[in-house]
Amino acid sequence: MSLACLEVLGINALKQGDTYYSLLTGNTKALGEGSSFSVYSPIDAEKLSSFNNATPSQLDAVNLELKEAFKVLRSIPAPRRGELVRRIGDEARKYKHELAQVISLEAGKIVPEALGEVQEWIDVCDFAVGQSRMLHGLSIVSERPGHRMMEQWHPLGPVAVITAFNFPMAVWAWNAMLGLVCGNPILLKPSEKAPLCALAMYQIAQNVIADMEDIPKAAVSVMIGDRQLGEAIAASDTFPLVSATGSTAMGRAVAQTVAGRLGRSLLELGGNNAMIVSATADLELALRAIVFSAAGTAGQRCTTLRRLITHESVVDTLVERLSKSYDSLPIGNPLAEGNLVGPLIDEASYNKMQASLAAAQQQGGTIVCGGERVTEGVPAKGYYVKPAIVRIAHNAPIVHEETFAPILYVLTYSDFEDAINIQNEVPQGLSSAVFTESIREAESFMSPAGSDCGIANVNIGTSGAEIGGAFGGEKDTGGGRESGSDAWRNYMRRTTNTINYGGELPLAQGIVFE
Ligand code: UN1
Repeated sequence: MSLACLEVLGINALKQGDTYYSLLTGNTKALGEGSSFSVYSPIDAEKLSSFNNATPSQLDAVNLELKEAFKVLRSIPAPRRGELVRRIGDEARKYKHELAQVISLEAGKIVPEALGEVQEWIDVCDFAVGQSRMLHGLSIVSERPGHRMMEQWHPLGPVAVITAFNFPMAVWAWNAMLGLVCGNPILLKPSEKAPLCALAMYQIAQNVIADMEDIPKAAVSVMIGDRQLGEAIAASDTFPLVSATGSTAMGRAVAQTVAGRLGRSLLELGGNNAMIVSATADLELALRAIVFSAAGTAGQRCTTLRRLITHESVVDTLVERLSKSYDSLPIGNPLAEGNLVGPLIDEASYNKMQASLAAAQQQGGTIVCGGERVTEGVPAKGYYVKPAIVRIAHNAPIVHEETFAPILYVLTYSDFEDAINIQNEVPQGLSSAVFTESIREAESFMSPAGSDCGIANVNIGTSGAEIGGAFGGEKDTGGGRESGSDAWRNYMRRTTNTINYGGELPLAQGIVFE
């Protein structure tokens, strides 16, 4: 396995001996002062890197740097901050293949999907550059003579971004590119499974900052550490906003700590995404969407399709065709051309998948195909699995859990209203889809009485959202919205200004106080 991408991106300079830095602020580079850990590629279990955990006490010095950086950044005109992000996007374009390679090495993504993830970063740069000239508020009429009112949006402060292994670049980029144009320094705490991706992004940004003297270097900072560091970040009032992506359990812990100091959290947590396939659906289209959404990324997207709510009249045909497609899915080394399903992230993930399949069977489910480990034609030590299809009742407890692996539960319905109830009956609320040719079904699915998810699609799958829309979901998914639409407002504080240009001092609500 070639690690040449690390050399090209300049990541190899970010270490002392064999140990990479865990604390990088543009001004300061330091090893972590905590326990050491190594990262192994999910592709073949080859060792990729060693780090020491950065500790909560190391956070104090970083916080000071971030606060200083904020003082500078907040007064730089937003379009100039847009220029920073525009150049970061150009740099990401230039190194797109190397960046994708790092994603594949650490997260095990097939090359086309890794390239797609870097493209999300590039796309959100373009979006954020435009936004940097549109950070506008309202002009509001006043009830008082000689007065006017307006809203302004100001930079918020240092923003902490805690990310997961499965989208190590895109999720940071959604937060960081918008956060930067909004005038905030960004501290990333990446997943300990994908720290080299964080170093790559840091290096790309610092290459740009080196040519922009007015931009404080700590605007793009990284700390690599374990749960304790995450807890310290959540507890630190340096961060008016903590954006966290990952499991519901992690998000709940972060949110409680942040709420305890009345900070804000922006959460994008677990999904248990469903697609309703109606009797009228174009099965050809549905089939392609299902395979990408359910088996793509080896089932390791927040938006992965996990529940297929199928009309009873089409379920047998659909399952038969689906299992045929699954049979011919090329599974193997994600770096090799043609493979569509790479490895699971690690052994623990494989074990969880097996436990979920066993639970599904105990709860009355039948495995139609898949679930077993693939050992032939794949690198020996990776955890490659055949994506599984399981027929099971919609209310089996396991169906209501998110297992971060390629298991597709096939459920049935007869009445469309029931299908919507089944879609909504799980704790999570991220992404959903319906395949139908009926305008009534499509519109009911998107109506207030329809899907309760943050994303509700018609005739496309649950995964692979574009950056232009707000991304996130309800209930156990955490309620946050990142990336497009008006998500930029998360990274700013709103002030309401009332200005008196008259010579009197009338009070609001007609109060006379004299
Ligand atoms: C995630 O899995 O955390 O919609 C993000 C998608 C991608 C982002 C997924 N654009 O599948």
